[in-house]
Amino acid sequence: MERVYIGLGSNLAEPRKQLQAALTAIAELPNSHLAATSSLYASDPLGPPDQPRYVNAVAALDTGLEPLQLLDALQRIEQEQGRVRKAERWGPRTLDLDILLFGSRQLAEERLTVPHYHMHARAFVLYPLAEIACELLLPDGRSLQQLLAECPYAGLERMCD
Ligand code: A4P
Ligand code: MG
Repeated sequence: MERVYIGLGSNLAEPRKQLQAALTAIAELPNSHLAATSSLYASDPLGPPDQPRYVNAVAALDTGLEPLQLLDALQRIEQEQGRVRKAERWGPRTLDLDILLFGSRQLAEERLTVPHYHMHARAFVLYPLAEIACELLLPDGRSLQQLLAECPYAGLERMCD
C-alpha cells in the first residue's frame, strides 16, 4: 500500500454534490482505503475568469493500485460524472481528479506527471492538503509548511459542513 493524495475540483452542475459523489466512488476503488478527506473549499477560478468559482478538496488514499491503474480509475469516475474535455485550457468542468502525490514517487510519463506540476503554488491544493497531512514532505525534500508560507490564502474560503 502507498499513500496517495488526490486533488478534487468542480465548478459546474452542483460542485459540492460532484465532490461528494467522487469521494464515494474513490472510497469504493479496489485494493484501496480512503484514509482521510479535507473540508470543502470555495476558490476563485485559476485560468479564464468568466467561469464560476470552484469547490476543491483533497483526499488521502492508501492503495495497492499502480499509478496508471489509479489514473485510469480516476478518469473513469470523471467520465461517469459527465466530464467533457474541451480545448480551452483550465476551463469549467464538472469534475477534475488530479493525482497530487503518489508515495514518494517522482513520475514523468506521457500520461502522468507526479507530483502534479502546479500543486506547489496553488492555495486550493495546499491548504486542504495541510488539513489532512500537516507534516508532509514532498519527494524533493521541501516541506508542505514551506510551500504554504509562500502561498497566500487569497481567494480561498473553507465551506461549512
Ligand atoms: N496528467 C498528467 N499528470 C497527471 C496527474 N498527476 N493527475 C494528464 C491527473 N492527470 C494527469 O488532464 C489532462 C491530462 O493530464 C490527463 O489526460 C492525464 O493523462 P485533464 O484533467 O484532462 O485536463 P485539465 O485538468 O483541464 O488540465 P490540467 O492542465 O491538468 O489542469 P489542472 O492543473 O487540473 O487545472 N481553479 C480553481 N480555483 N480550482 C481548480 O480546481 N482547476 C483547474 C484545472 C483550473 N483552475 C482551477 C482549478
Ligand atoms: Mg486535471
